[in-house]
Amino acid sequence: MAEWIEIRDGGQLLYDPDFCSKEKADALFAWLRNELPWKQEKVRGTPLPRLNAWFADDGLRYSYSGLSHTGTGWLPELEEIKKEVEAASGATFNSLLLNFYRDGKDSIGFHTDAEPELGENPVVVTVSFGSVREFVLKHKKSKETLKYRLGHGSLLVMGGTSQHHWLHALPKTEEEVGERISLTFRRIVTA
Ligand SMILES: O=C(O)CCC(=O)C(=O)O
Ligand SMILES: [Mn+2]
Repeated sequence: MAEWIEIRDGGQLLYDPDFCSKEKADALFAWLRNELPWKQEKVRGTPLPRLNAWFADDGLRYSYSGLSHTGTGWLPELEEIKKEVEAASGATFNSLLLNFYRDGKDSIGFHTDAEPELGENPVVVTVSFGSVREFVLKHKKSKETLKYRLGHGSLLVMGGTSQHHWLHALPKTEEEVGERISLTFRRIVTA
């Protein structure tokens, strides 16, 4: 059973490398890769270095990376994993952003998931499939860094005050890596 750890300034992390069985992770990876409507979004004219897809409760309006969306509901496969993620994290979610990193050149830079619509201390969950990639947390003031090699079928939960004091990123890598898909579950707080 994975346990929460406390990080600097009230952040909390939970890492479970064995969240999904290998068989289930293989099947989900293939399904996600082949069936979802992946798109390379542009922000202010610049293509993001990864592909994205997103899902949310029907009618839920939200934005990410400056792009606005309205949710159209859940596919059964995603609903099922959402329930498992909720059981593992003790939180509930109404939206899912998926990232598809095609190779080591795809990445996400240091940022926080601190949009106002995520509320005061959001719980953000990342479930990983495919190639192992390094996920880096960096404390804003002290620059302390924590690194997790997120494996196929693993779960990482960021909670507490993590989004106030810690940045996170999935850096580019020179390593020979294949495709990775991550599912990031959030709760949008509606006014
Ligand atoms: O792919 C990941 O593990 C992280 C993605 C992320 O931080 C985000 O989408 O905000
Ligand atoms: Mn993030």
